[in-house]
Amino acid sequence: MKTMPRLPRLIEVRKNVLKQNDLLARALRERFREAGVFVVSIVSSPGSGKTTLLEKTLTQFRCECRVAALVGDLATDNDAARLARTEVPVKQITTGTVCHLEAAMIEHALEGWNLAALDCLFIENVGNLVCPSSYDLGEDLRLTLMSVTEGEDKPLKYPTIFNSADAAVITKIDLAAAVEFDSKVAYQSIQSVRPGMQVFELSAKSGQGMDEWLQFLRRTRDQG
Ligand SMILES: Nc1nc2c(ncn2[C@@H]2O[C@H](COP(=O)(O)OP(=O)(O)O)[C@@H](O)[C@H]2O)c(=O)[nH]1
Ligand SMILES: [Mg+2]
Repeated sequence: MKTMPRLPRLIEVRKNVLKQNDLLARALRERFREAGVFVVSIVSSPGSGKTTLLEKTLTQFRCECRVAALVGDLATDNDAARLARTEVPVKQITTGTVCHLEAAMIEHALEGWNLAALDCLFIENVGNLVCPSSYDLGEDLRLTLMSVTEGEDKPLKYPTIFNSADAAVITKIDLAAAVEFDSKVAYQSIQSVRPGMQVFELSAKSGQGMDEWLQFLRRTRDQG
């Protein structure tokens, strides 16, 4: 008796899901472009400092342009509450059991928002170094964060999340000495998975490196 090959069917489902996401992401990118909204997404493992960096970034950006944020987590609206303290419009996306944001979730979260009234939109992805890499969200700029406390070899272990980003940000640099962070090794890890990748080092707590980071965002935004 002939048995059905099971693996190809699984691959096909995943392919269709990704294709659907790409189509939605493309439509979102077009909407953002038409409305003149610069969209930045941030991804990293849980706890590497996405929300803290966004709190500081939004506080600065709200003085310069019309800015809003979306934030993804499996559960709770803790991060939205933190970001809302910056007094910019914020929406939490709770994904339940899903380990990444998808274009459809962004589209849904934007319902009721007038994109023409925004200049910049920041998206904090669910904390995860694997799943988010496959899902285009229609953003202009994707950043992958890694904190000094995670170990210098994370880019080697999770190459796709670094490969699918436009720049890398090493966070919590104020803790570098305490954890004997080897900056040279970290840079080598990043460069070996993504040669030429731009890397920023900063601390959202001490403010070190924040000026370069904000200048980079402004430059990229203004390049349109
Ligand atoms: N020392 C230090 N701690 C930080 C820094 N950024 C974030 N943290 C801390 O790291 C923890 C996780 O930060 P959070 O922003 O919630 O990370 P997220 O899960 O990636 O959004 C919190 O206790 C923050 O206070 C930093 O630059 N330096
Ligand atoms: Mg967070």
